[in-house]
Amino acid sequence: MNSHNKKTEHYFTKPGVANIGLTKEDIKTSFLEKLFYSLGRIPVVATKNDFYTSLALTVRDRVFRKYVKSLEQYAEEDARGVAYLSAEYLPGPHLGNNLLNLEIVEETREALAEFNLDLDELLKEEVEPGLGNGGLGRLASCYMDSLATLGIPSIAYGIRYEFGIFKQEIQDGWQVESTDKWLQKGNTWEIVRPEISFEVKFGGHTEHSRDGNYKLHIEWIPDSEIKGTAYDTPILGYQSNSITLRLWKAEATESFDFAAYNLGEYYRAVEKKMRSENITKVLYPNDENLSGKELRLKQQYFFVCCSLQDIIRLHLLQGRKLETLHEKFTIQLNDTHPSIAVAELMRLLLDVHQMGWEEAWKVTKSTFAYTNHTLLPEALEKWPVNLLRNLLPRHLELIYEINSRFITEIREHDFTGEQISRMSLIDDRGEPTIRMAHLATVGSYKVNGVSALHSGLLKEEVLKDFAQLWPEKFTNVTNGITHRRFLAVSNPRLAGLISEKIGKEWLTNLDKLKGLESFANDEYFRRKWMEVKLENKKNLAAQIKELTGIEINPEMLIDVQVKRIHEYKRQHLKVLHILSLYMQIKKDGQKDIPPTAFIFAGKAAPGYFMAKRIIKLITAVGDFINNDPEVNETLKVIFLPNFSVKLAQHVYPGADLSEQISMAGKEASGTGNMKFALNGALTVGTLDGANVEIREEVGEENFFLFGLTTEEVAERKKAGYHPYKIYSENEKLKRVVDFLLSEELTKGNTELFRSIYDNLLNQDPYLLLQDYQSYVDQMENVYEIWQDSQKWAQMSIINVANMGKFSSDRSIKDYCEKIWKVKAVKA
Ligand code: NBX
Repeated sequence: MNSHNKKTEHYFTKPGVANIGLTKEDIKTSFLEKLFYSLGRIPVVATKNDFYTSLALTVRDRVFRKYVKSLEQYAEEDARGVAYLSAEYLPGPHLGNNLLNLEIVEETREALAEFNLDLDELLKEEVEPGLGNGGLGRLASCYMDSLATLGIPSIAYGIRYEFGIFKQEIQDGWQVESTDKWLQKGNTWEIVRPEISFEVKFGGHTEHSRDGNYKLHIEWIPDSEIKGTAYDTPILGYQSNSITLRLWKAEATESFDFAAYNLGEYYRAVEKKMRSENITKVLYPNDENLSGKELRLKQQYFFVCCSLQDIIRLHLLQGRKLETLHEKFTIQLNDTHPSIAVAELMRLLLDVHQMGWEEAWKVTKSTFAYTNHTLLPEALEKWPVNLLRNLLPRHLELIYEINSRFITEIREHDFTGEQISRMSLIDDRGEPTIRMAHLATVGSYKVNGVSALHSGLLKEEVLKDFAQLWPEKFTNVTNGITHRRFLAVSNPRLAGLISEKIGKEWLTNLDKLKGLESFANDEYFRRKWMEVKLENKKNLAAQIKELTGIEINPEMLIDVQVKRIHEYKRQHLKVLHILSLYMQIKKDGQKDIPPTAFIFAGKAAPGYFMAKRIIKLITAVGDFINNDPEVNETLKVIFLPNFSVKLAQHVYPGADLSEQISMAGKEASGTGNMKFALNGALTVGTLDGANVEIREEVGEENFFLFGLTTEEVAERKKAGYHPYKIYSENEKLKRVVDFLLSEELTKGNTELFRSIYDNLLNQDPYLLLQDYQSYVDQMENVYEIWQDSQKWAQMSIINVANMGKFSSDRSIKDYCEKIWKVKAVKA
């Protein structure tokens, strides 16, 4: 900003009256007022972050004006609403999204330009809340966007982690983690609600007694207590409505004992305070795997306990009876992370509100619905009975009681003894544990998976006995993504081209994209389409250069795999393919491979040995290939550090090819697959998760399929799988796998990738070698079509035109109809 600007000085001396209009002039006025009165800064000394904050505050006022209007409306209509319970959220940066939803992007851009400021530069300043690991947390945030846009009365509850998902750096090719201090510069988007706070108890024991009428009273005498305070972030939908994201922060209840002159006492008091505040310190960085840590269970119970007390408060505030809780609220459990809620609601109804068991159980069962996000056995939550006994003694009693009544109920059906013990909430085959998925299933009125394939497998495998008992309880809701953030906000060029052709209605009805299909044969339009893609690729190339120092030619095929690093997702299968291309150039003298940049990004759980090795493998292959002048014009391999929503928004628009190559039956849905396709990338993938439905929608001729199906995987494993045989019978595969131990790749440290090599040859649990040839063959097909850019453009347009189904608006409407029975309130 130019401090000699006359306008600035004018405003400085005559700030004018605050208003919350949406014109360029209104925005200019507010922006300066925020800078002066909220930050106490003058332009000449203001930092970029000060300007960002002034703009964020300016936008926040406008968001709040819409927000309070929405809240009023929901309260007035007293409609049935949804409470969404999730231990994770990944909202991404708020500013750009709020500008879109207020429809003031251009006004804001122009307002800032008059102060010589660039909107895009300020947008970069925002630090995003990384309060989730990956797909599950991002899905929750996509759903918040759609709930708000559709005007569904709802509130989302979670944990305000002080440190979110760790920051990933790459040092010497390895992942190195550091703390994510996202709150360091403050958080403009939240407001603390000190008056909304609840006590949460832990530990101790229970006391059972009978009163004069022989009525049983159970009291939980805890040994510690902490307080949860609400921090609210309004989530603005497109154009009109909003909802609340309410995150709980743990605080000590113990007041300082100032009278204590004894130093030892004082420190003990402070220590206790610090310990209790630890509960919401940090997000556990494991996805699809368990930490089994006591603190994690404390986090889960903490946020569930605060949320349920808040829901009950809201219900009673309207003058209603607790017996009707399930009529006014439905509570969605985002995986089993909040599933202790089943026992907690029973406790609140029975012990605190004196309801009888039958009634309380009826209310509980009719209130909850449960979404399962994984079939991986290592990811299914089980908590040791002993841990529960120490931490939540009353809940353990309740779970035993729920279980004993449940077993009595199923004994009346035709279940075998084996089935009954399989269905029990308690697994007592080794150290006794509670099966949280069973608790969630028994305590809910609906259970859903996240894609057609996954929901089917859930009924046939993990929860098969329950599906036999209660077939009507099980349903599918295929995941979706918010096309507003992942197309309108992050890919303005493509969004603009689309709107030029078919208008802007797609913003609220993604099915309208179908209107693009007829232009897939229009040569001129195809060219325009590819021009937009090229511009986006230039942007991505600049981003890559900034983050890694590596230059890529934007004309290259940009082939991308971004997601958490996990063996089942098979990033190392992509690596084997890259090495096969390398061999073709080096050893077979093949010259006609189209130049390709292979982009990877994603975090590995810090304790996941193989995943961390896979990152090292990718960076080692990158080092090796990018520095070999004989191949580096054709191949580039890049690992982008610290994948986040913000980075993702740069990546999807610039991708040509989307890698969705998990072993069939393992990826519950995937949502990256949808984000890529919506941005015009073509998919190479297996019949896994939502890939199946994407392929159905876009047509099999517009999707690059390879690999075994789920059934074939099962058959293959049953028949006895011998990866070594495949290896020894496929000359080209063999030389690729052997290369993992080569001096060249490992720079003499030939044992570096031994674990990956051994794993592939001996077990290969995710069938990389089995699917290898089919993948390599399909990639040849990809290359052939890539060379025909008109054909590629046509397929890309058809892909985008058929993405309507994958809007999270559709998913939320499905939840409303199939599960929640909730209706929109329109502002
Ligand atoms: O949920 C993911 C699935 O792997 C994806 O296929 C799916 O698309 C997505 C949304 O439905 N699961 C996932 O992200 N899990 C976690 O992040 C997770 C986090 C903590 C934890 C277990 C799993 N303890």
